Amino acid sequence: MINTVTLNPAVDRILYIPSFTRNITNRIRSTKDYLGGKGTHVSINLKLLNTASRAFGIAYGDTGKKVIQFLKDFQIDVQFIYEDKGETRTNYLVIEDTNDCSIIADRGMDLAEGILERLIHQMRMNLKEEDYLVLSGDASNCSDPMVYNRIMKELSDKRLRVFLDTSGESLMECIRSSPYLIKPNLDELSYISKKNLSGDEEIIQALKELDPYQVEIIAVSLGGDGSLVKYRDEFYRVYPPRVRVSNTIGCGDCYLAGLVYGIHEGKNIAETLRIATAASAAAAESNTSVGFDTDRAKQLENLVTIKKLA
Ligand code: TA6
Repeated sequence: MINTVTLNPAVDRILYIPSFTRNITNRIRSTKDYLGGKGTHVSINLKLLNTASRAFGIAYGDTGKKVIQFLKDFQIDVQFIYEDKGETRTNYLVIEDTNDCSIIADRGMDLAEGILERLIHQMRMNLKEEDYLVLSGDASNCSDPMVYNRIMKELSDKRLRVFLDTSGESLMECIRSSPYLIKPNLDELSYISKKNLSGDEEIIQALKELDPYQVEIIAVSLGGDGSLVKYRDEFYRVYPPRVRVSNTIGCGDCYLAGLVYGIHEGKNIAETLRIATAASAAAAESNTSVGFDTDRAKQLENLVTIKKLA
């Protein structure tokens, strides 16, 4: 079973505006609420790929109820810790007619120690040996900045296949526990490599230097320029198809869900990268923050270019 964890979920309130200008009154044309948070998005995207997952997380108050309902509406097995008191955060996503998109992310509820312990206990009760575990999204609401590493360590006896989307010190610490896959962007890879990386050659060299951590797959996301992926001792450069970008929010979550899906289905790495990249490109054409058009993603798969590097 594939399990996602969202320690700091959100409702995404999208504000559609003609264009944003500082220091004046900007009039909203329309707003819409969607499910927010990264682990939750991976669960939704897996469902769109006809793959079941179990969503763990922590939700508070009426906004937390909305998050849980969004997931249930997609028939996802919701294993959230819920607290009446408090309020799950609302993130504000400003999408302009220019297709510029900006996120104003709230901090979210500070996670009390007891709550985190309850969540980890609930995961321990439900996860089976060698299950997949997706750890993705902000965790700055936890007093322990290494909370992802703590989860990995506390569940290490289950020999889980961990897919990790985090950054900074958390990523630096977590790779010591050899997750199966990490998905840093170029800045995040530069941070853990302690170098200001640019160009495929420097990226490849930096990836080789991470070999001691035995991470099976390192997918370096390069935004609209695709990705450079290390799979065991192989390197792939992936170029996405050109699409009409509406907004790029949620593309990374689609890419991660596509990787989890391909690996879970036993597809080879090239096929997995093709599916993940097409899902992400389809998401870029969507004017929401979650999900993608599955027919469009299928159509785009053949337009993804994958080069195996020496
Ligand atoms: O990737 C899209 C998204 O999950 C949005 O839904 C928005 O809620 C934001 O990213 C949350 O990211 P964070 O890193 O704050 O968990």
